[in-house]
Amino acid sequence: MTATRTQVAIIGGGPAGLLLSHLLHREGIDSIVLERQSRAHVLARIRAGVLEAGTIALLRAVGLGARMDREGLPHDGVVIAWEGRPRFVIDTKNFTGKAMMAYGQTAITEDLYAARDAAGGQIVDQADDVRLHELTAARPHVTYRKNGQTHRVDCDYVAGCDGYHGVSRQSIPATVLKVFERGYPFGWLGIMSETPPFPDICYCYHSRGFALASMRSPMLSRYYIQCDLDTTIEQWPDERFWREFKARCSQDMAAAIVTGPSIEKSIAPLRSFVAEPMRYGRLFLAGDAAHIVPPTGAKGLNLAVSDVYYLARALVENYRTGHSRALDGYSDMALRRVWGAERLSWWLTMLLHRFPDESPFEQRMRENQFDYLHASEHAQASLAEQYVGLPFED
Ligand code: RFL
Ligand code: PHB
Repeated sequence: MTATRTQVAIIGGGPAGLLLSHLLHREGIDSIVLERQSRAHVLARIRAGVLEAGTIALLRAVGLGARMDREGLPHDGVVIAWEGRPRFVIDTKNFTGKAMMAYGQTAITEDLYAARDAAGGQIVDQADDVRLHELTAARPHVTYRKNGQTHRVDCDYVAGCDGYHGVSRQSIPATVLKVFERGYPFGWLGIMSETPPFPDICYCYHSRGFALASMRSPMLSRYYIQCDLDTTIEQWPDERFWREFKARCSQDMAAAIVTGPSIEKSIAPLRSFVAEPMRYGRLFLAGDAAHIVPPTGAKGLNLAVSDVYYLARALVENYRTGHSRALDGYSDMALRRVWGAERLSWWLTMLLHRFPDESPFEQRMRENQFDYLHASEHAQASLAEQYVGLPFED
């Protein structure tokens, strides 16, 4: 067995783990990232696309803004479209003075790998059978297997950034964790196509189900439709996807959608999930390892970013001063933001999707909610403030 030592062992090389490693490095704190998949696999995943104002500001502040500002597509708002009614804009710029950016998680992950490589950061990919040991002792350690050999990493802290299916949360005794969960009876079928996007990020409600038009670049579009949980990608050749997508938009919107062959197609179930607390001894959870939101509010990646911002700040304070006040407050502070995003994502999911068993009363409630949002500047201001992202706490 080989043995190494670092200050923070980071489990998971997704956006949360890589950004944490980058933030710590800027403050002179050493870390090792252990990622189960190959780098090619991580970089091939297509996920989030919309960045909150706070995420944009943070990425710029820590030297990760150059490509984002060159290639990302700024948005001053998002559009809501409702079957049979006019589309309208939730104008985040007008209500909050802040804008969002369409910039893919894939690109952010590339930028993070490039920054860590340039700084000589240690990222171990294809790290199998990662295990966390002695998390409540003064010196925890982590073991993993690579190329048939077992390796040991001794550390001061472990950051669990390994997503919903990771090992970190599972290393916390069930008696310690409180889990809050809700499933939804549908998923999202998403495609990427090398076609000019519809100009707006547009959320559509239709009696056939939800649809979303989004984008990555002037020649890369991302579209989603609500789908049944038991459907398969094989059942959705491109031609069927486009027909269904357009059937869920108004005629003028459908006419403006440029279709083309898909270059990626995937199905994701929708889920709300929170595990509390986000700490066990010297293990701190961040990102999807601790919480999942349905993608309707575009919050998942942004929460991963705010978690690691808080966690890095707390670790820096601890290493500088020896105090653990910020580390002790990390879980509560992160969870306040998490629950805000959970509520918004749940609410938008309820508002914009068709539920199989809903009663006529529930449909009327939804229509009325839409009418109120359409008519009330106050309701729009509230949504704008949350969509663009609540500020980080000091
Ligand atoms: P990730 O990205 O899942 O990364 C976790 C990493 O840990 C690795 N791993 C392990 N490594 C070592 N040992 C183990 N035992 C391991 N188990 C797992 C995994 O291989 C992986 O590399 O979590 P992280 O870093 O917390 O980042 C979270 C985001 O990825 C996620 O919240 C977003 O993608 C959610 N999301 C969106 N978020 C937004 O903010 N805006 C959006 O517009 C948005 N759209 C979306 C989304 C997620 C989607 N899907 C597919 C779930 C759209 C979709 C369709
Ligand atoms: C995306 O562009 O992938 C995207 C946009 C908005 C969402 C979710 C995903 O709410």
